[in-house]
Amino acid sequence: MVHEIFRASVDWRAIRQEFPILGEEVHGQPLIYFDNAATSQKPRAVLDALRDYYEHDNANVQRGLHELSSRATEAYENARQGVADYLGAASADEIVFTRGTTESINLVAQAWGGKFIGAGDVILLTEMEHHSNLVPWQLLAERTGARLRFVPVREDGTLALEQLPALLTPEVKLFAFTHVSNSLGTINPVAELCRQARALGAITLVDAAQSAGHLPVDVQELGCDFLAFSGHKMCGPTGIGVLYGRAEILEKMPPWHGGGEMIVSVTLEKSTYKKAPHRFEAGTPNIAGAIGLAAAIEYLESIGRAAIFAHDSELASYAAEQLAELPGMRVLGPKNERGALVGFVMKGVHPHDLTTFADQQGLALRGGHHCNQPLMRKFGLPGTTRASFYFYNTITEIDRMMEILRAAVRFFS
Ligand code: 7TS
Repeated sequence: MVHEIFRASVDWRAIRQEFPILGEEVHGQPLIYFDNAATSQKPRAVLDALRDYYEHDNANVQRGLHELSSRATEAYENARQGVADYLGAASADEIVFTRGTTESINLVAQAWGGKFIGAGDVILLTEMEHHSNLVPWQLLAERTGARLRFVPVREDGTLALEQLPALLTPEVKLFAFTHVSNSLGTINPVAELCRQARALGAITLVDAAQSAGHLPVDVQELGCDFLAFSGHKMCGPTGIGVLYGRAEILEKMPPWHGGGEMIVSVTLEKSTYKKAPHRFEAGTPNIAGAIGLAAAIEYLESIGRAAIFAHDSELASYAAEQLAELPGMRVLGPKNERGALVGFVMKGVHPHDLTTFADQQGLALRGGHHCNQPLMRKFGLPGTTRASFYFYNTITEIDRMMEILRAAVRFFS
């Protein structure tokens, strides 16, 4: 079953060749990069798009009436359209460029939350949120007197959805949750959660940091109001991300950052603002980043997100099965469907020590709390070690990881 992926029509071996960094050696060993949930590697198509932009079109957008500025503006706005198409958004006006998931969520918490959240309102989250989908809501709650409420996580890493009717009450103004958990690999039933929230009139925000580059994500099919993701986790550059917001909601939101690009007119006393999305993009944006993200999207689409998902979940299930066979190993997350990662704990070995041991063999894992401190506390763990995959990873690399981890079992015992 695992090897089915190699019979699929995609030439995964050729795809791997398109990532120059995968030829690196680390401590004299060929690099095995299993830290994709933190950030992905970049294909030549993206590196070339960045270089091409700076070599041929670089200028500021929406300001100068000269040829290069027109080209840069066109490329930047085409990138916005590319993102809209990728997400199945109704219009490019629903796409705000940000620095990444974290900034997208902070934008909603400040601009939307500042206007629409008040004392006594409830913001519903889950216990599996990354700190970036928790701390901005804590700050908003402190400012407004709103309360936070959490959907619990079960022992198997899934959400305790039977508790949703008691939690999703009319005081809930916003339900924000992750699509795929970055520690557990859980894939949440986004469409169903959005449907239930909408039935009560609550706004939904989906943290798609771990899903946008891994599985088909269509905002209209999901029925969400906001969706946030980062370019760097899906083959794009760092420093660029997206906030999708439904047009009628974005239009009602005040600006959050003030400055150039976002205004219509300014007097010394007062300003008027552009429509969304430009109202939310003060200052010179990350033009090259947006262009790089558009190139990444084109690249991912040329492979197909369904194929990427099939490939990555095969790797993750194979890894989870292999890991479970090691003595003293606890594997976190759901047994069945999981995203492209697996978190685990080796008895008696701190995740940092295990990760350092792996690094000496050229294997990049991640050890720690993964910005999920409340979740780690819930599971009674200081942290986990995590292997996270992408479509350029192989079964052979997982077999090598297992050899290294078997050596670690011997070393630490
Ligand atoms: N939400 C989730 C679910 C994430 O996994 C991350 C980053 C973020 C939000 C924040 O994304 P950023 O691009 O704004 O930083 N997750 C991880 C991780 O698991 N290891 O390093 C970063």
